[in-house]
Amino acid sequence: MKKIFLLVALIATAFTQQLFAQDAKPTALAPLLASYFDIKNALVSSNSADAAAHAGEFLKTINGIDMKSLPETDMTTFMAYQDKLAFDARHISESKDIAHQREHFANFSANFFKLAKAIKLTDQRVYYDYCPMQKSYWLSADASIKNPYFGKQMLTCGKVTETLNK
Ligand SMILES: [Cu+2]
Repeated sequence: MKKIFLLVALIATAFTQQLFAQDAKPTALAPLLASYFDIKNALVSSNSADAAAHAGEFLKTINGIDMKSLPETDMTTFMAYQDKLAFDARHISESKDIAHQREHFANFSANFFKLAKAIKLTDQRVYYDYCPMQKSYWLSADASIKNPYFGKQMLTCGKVTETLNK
């Protein structure tokens, strides 16, 4: 009886490791998340020039994704958001007006979260934060609130509404 238990435990462990091994393979879309965080952090610092530059990088990355490298289900999801994300990224990249950038960032973030929910972009936690003053969301790699819509005017305004990879 003990031997069977051991065997079951062994198989379960091997199976779990297999699952994690599959999860560990990063998607070709992973650089988009890093780029998103760069834009977000620039807005937290109220640095419109940095936000524009990073949005330009995001745009380059999203337009350069090799579709064929994605599994079919990911490809379908990605295609549903590619144009929407590119639209807001382009507006952020072409603007020097932080208020205008933040306007686009709200829509950009809502779409980006839908993508991040449907396709695993990272093994790390991703927090989906909400700003009640702006009635808008953003993604963060950090549990602490740093508001990209107001920067230091209202840095800690907001709350975590959802956590990915908990
Ligand atoms: Cu615009």
